[in-house]
Amino acid sequence: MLWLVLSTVFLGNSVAGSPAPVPDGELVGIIGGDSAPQGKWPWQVSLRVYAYHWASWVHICGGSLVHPRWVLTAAHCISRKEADPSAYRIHAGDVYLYGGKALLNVSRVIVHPDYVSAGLGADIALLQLSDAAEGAANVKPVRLSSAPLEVTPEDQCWVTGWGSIGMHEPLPPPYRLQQVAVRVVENGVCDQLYHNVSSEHHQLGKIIQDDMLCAGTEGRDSCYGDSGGPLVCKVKHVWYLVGVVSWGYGCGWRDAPGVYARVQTYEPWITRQIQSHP
Ligand code: 4AZ
Repeated sequence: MLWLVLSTVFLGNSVAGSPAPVPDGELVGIIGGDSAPQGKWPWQVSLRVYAYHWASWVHICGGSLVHPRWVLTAAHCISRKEADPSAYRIHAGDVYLYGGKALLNVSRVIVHPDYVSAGLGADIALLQLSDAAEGAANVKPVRLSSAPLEVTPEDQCWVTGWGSIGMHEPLPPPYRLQQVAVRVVENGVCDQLYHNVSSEHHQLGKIIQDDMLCAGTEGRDSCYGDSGGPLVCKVKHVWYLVGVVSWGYGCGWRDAPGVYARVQTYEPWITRQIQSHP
């Protein structure tokens, strides 16, 4: 959630040129991740806002194409419920953040009506694109599961993003998309961990709500700037969007998995929004 400040400071001054190639498999972040191959995560997008100081559109959050004209991101990435769509741009189809790709315009912003803050849940928002993003190379929506998708700790799940690679370490140039495999942590276990780790351990109610999902272990996690981006799991050979990067206690700590909005919970709402705004 600190990312707007960080991105303005660290990312805004990048030049749109030809980025230096980073060898595949080089060990740098998300936290504990490595560089994503071009085209492996074709639904990953970057959400941009204009920074006057840098006179450029800077990355503030990740997002996922869930339809050729719709991006799912985190509500906390959108500054106001009645946000002006013209304040945002979407970058799609390139693992390099500032590789010079044309940005897509946003025509509608829909923040989930129940959203108050990331810690309370419903941390999702939809952005409608002015023009379909489909057709371009390395651009393809991810599937949402409409039937209950039972993700177990054995399933292969990955989180991707251009966020920090350490608690105080932004992703360095050439800003290549990072990927890391993470394990889903069961809600009850995660809630217990958060009661132990946080200053709210006397809190009686749930910290990890039913519409949240936890994933990650020590040294493998999402971090600042990954917010809004995808947690996908491969179930029976198909990739499904399972979580939206939402919050967490620090990044990559042993007893504090990353917390995600549980996409399954909101699939009916997402589908309804897409159908009612053709
Ligand atoms: C954030 O504030 C944030 N370690 C994103 C992900 C995580 C923590 C915080 C998970 O953007």
